Amino acid sequence: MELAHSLTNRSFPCAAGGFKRSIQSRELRCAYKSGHGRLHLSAKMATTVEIRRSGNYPPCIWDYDFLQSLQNNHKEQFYETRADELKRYVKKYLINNEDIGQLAWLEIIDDLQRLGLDYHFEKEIRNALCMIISNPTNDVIMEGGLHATALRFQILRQHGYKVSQDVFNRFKDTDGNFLRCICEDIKGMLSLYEASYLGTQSEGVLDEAKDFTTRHLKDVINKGIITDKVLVRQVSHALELPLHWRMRRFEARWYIDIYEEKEDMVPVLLELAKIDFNFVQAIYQKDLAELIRWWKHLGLKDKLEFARDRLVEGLQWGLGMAYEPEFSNCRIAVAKVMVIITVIDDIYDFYGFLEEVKLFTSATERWDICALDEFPSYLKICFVALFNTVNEMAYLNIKEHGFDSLPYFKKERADLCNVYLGEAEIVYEGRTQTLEEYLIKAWKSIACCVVLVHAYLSLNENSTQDTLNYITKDSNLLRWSSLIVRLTDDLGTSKAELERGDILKSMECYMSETGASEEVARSYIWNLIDITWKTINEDHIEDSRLPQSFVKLAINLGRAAHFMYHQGDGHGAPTENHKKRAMSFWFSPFHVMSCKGILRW
Ligand code: 0FV
Ligand code: MN
Ligand code: MN
Ligand code: MN
Ligand code: MN
Repeated sequence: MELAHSLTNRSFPCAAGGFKRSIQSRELRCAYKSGHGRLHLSAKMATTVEIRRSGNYPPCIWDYDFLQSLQNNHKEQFYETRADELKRYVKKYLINNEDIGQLAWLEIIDDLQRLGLDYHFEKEIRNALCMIISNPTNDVIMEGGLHATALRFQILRQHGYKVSQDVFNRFKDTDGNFLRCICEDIKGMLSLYEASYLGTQSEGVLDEAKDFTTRHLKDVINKGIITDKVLVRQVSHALELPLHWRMRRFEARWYIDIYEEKEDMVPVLLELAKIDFNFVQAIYQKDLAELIRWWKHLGLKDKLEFARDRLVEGLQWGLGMAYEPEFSNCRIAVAKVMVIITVIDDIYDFYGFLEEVKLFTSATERWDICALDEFPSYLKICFVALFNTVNEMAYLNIKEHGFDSLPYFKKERADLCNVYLGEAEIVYEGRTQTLEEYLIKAWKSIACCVVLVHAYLSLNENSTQDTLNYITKDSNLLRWSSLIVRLTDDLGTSKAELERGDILKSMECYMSETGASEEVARSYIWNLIDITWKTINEDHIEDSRLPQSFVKLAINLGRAAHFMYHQGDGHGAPTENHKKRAMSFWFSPFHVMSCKGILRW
């Protein structure tokens, strides 16, 4: 628990210093012994002739011409007019029914958020939250018991309000255990389960709630006790990943289907959710078409066939981070950054020779196009692609906001290349690391600092040096969000990475350090992920100097990582399943049935 401890202390210990250089190449071979899942590690020294290794990644699963040909007609006038009519109706309803009570409000806010509609009703939601926070908790408990109490806690925390975990004490007995009788209330247990993920590190009651509800909900699902089919789907879905860790847009795709089946469903909300989803989907398709045009024109994928071509996946990250229709710039910037970093990562991980990546690192540090002379041709084209793309993004920032972002872009890239180089040297030397040594650098080598700085600067906000310095130097959120992505990435990618000769990743470091089995190591890493989320939750409440838009991006990045790596390596080695999943929220619109002209709640 050493590492958990250093996380608790909210900072990593200092980096261990420089890396030893070695003139001999070593071969590091790792294999999972069959059966026990224990790591068998042999670091064999060998003076070998350097050959370029292969990534053995599958090719891109998308047909770019086909994607560009997609036309979604949901932006048409009819849908726009209908959507406006429905939005006006909902707004009027919300304004005229302020006194419907706390629980009804909480349910509406919850539904609006899950349906992906909340961004249309920000003002109404803000007002409702003010009303809810100023009313005593007791009212809501009287009104709706455990479900209402947990939903109130969850929603207020989602919006950064301070609410005490003590509200759950009344569901405990005198010995401090949760009352057995609340187990009957599946809806309440489910809400308590979701609420428990909003906790911080010092909140023991929420840890107990997480444990208690997880165990019990798993049990009722396994025993087939719940008769309500919709509720069964909701509980299974929640147990797979809690709402707080889920990518918002994908959740909306899923929830609209669920909502349609619910007995107390409001037809107006359902229709609006479907039309809005289709409308936003059309914008994502436009983003994609623009990106593909750019990517084809850049031509990097044809020149560097050894590397992954992951443009669509890059845009999925962007979509996870900023899903609202107006953030196309942000999504596109994230995708451009991701697709090029993925290529560079492959060069450092397996394709490039050590001497080559040293040159590349130094050129990136100096941001010097003259460095090209020393490069082999594959590096030349890659460096120019990087150089031009980043400079162009910086140019847009200066042109549109008068803000010089280039120093930040350059600094984050230099840092990234340096940690990439450090990892390459570890492979070269055949060294192993403890989990802690590994993570000191690995939270940086996941590239989220670069991604988040670009994402933030493309939100069309007025950024200042003060804010950016605070985000990149003083606050910790960048680090926690990166760590979530690193740990989830490792869980989804490390086995294949070891096979291609990459360094030991978190799970394997822990296994080689402690002799633990794969299963134990995996659950240790999940525990670190859980702890990191708690730290993020705390920053969300406590750190008022961070711009809310940045907090949203950082939290959503962690969610996108769960989405990408939850079922294997959705970024590097996407399967037919990943494709189907992406298609469902990207390319298949909902069939909209009008609630027959009758607007009713
Ligand atoms: C992760 O690939 C990846 F997609 C990269 C580096 C592009 C930027 C992505 C993120 C912010 C997730 P991979 O698993 O090969 O990365 P590592 O660092 O493990 O080599
Ligand atoms: Mn509800
Ligand atoms: Mn890699
Ligand atoms: Mn790498
Ligand atoms: Mn990886």
